[in-house]
Amino acid sequence: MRIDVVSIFPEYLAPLDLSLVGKARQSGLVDITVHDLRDWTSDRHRTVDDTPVGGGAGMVMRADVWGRALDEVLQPGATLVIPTPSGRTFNQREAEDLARRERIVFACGRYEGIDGRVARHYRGADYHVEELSIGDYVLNGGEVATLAMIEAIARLVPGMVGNPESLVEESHGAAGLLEYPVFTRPTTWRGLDVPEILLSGHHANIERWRRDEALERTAQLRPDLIAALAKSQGLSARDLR
Ligand code: 6GU
Repeated sequence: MRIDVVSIFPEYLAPLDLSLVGKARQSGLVDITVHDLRDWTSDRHRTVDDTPVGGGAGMVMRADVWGRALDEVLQPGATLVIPTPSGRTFNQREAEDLARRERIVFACGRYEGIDGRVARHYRGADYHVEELSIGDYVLNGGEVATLAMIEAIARLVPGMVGNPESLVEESHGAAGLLEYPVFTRPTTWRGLDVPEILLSGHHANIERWRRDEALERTAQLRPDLIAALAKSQGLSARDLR
């Protein structure tokens, strides 16, 4: 898999050298290149933005600069991801979908965003263009969102995670539930005991306990997930239990 990131703050993407993603890069499993958008400016001040047409606060990133950058970085068949709080919400399903792409380019906007014609132009030129948000809050730019999305995507690339089973049982996995709580030794810590059933060695009971805990936790913290899961199974939320 090849990933390109275009940003006016390439240093923001430095964490991509660390941890699992850094190792995957070193092993050649994922090839990540970070580009400075200002390399495609043409004036002395390396200007990337201008005032919004129609008025209003803030600045908008110029289509001409982004066009020159993306014409060079986007290869045929690539997916263009534009992180923006006005996009569709990125989730585990999107991560799984993007993990199957051969080439992804992240175009990180700052200020009030990128001129709206950029997404339209590359859609018209037959690229997959995804405008994606990582949640309902506003960041100063797409860089942190890009870090989050690349981490979610890269760990799904075959060969990435040491133990593929750890991909199966996790929050937002196939079950549609949050993960059950986990514990390790010591079995008593500050007067708190690990649930006894986990020490029983009875695997069927442990599995049932974990499913109940996952359901309970999800009902408490994310009732929306319970509703969605029930609907997907043609059940009422109560019948899931
Ligand atoms: Cl993708 N970008 C920005 N600037 N803010 C966000 C976001 C993205 N997702 C949530 N908030």
